[in-house]
Amino acid sequence: LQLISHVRQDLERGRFELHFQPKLRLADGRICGCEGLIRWRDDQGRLIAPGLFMPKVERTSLIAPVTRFVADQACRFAGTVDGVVGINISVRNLHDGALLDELLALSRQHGIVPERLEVEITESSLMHDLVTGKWALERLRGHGIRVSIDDFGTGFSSFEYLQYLPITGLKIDRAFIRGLDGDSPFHFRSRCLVAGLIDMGHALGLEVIAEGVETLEQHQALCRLGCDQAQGFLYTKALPAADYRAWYGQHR
Ligand code: G
Ligand code: G
Ligand code: NA
Ligand code: MN
Repeated sequence: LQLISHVRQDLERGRFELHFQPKLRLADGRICGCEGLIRWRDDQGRLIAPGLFMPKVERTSLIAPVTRFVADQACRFAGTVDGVVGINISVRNLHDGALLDELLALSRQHGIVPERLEVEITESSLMHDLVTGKWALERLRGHGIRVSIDDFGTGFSSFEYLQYLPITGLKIDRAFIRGLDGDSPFHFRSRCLVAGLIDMGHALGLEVIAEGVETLEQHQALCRLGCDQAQGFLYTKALPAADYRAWYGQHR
C-alpha cells in the first residue's frame, strides 16, 4: 500500500523514466525498433528495476496512469528516432477502452503514425480473459497499432488463440534462447523448439523476434534459423533516450 502511494507521488514528481532497448533486424543487422522499459529513480538517484514494483502496480488502478506515462514517453521518443517503438501493457489495460484509445490520441499528438507503435502483451495476460483480450487487440489493430505476444511459449500458454487473435508478432521468450549455444540434449531441444516457433510464426504471417540474446552463438543460430529480429544484452541493455540515440548513431 505504501509502495503504491509512493509510485503515485513519484509519477507526478517525474521520478519515472522510460529506457529503450534496441531491436536488431537479423537479415541486415540494422536497428529496426526498440522496446520501452520503465525505470524508477529512488532518493539516491539509483534505478529501481520494474520487477520490484510493476507486479504490485499491475494489481491496482495505478497501472492506467503508469501505462499512460509509458505511452507518452514512447511517442515522444518515436518522434526523435526511426523504427517501431514497443511498450508493455498489462492485463488491466486490456479492459480499459479509454486507455487503448488514448494510445492513438497520443500518437496523433506527437505526429507518429500508429504503425510505428507496438504493444507487447504477455501470453498469460491474454489467457486471463480471451474475450476481452480479443476485443482489446482488435481495437488496437483497428487503429493500426502493432501487437506482439510477449514471453511467447512460456507461462500459461495455448496455441488456440493464434487462430483468431489479430496479432502481428511473436517474441520468443529468453528461456528458449538460452539453449541456443551448446550441444547438450537440452540445447538440442531448445534449437528444435526455436526453429519450430520461428516457422510457425512465419506460416502465420507474423514477425518473429528473439529476446534475451546474450551471446554471439545465439545470434548466429538465430540468423541461421531465419528469425526476423533479436533483442538482448549482446547488443545492449535498455538505454536512456539520449544514450540510445548516441548508440544508434554508432550502430546503424
Ligand atoms: O526492464 P526489465 O529490465 O527489468 O523488466 C522486468 C519486467 O518488467 C519485465 O517483465 C517487463 O515486461 C516489465 N516491464 C518493464 N517495463 C514495463 C512497462 O512499461 N509496463 C509494464 N506493464 N511492464 C513493464
Ligand atoms: O518481460 P519482458 O519480455 O518485457 O522483459 C524484458 C526484460 O528483459 C527487461 O527486464 C530487460 O531488461 C530484460 N532483458 C533484456 N535483454 C536481456 C538479456 O539479454 N538477458 C536477460 N537475462 N534479460 C534481458
Ligand atoms: Na516486453
Ligand atoms: Mn518478454
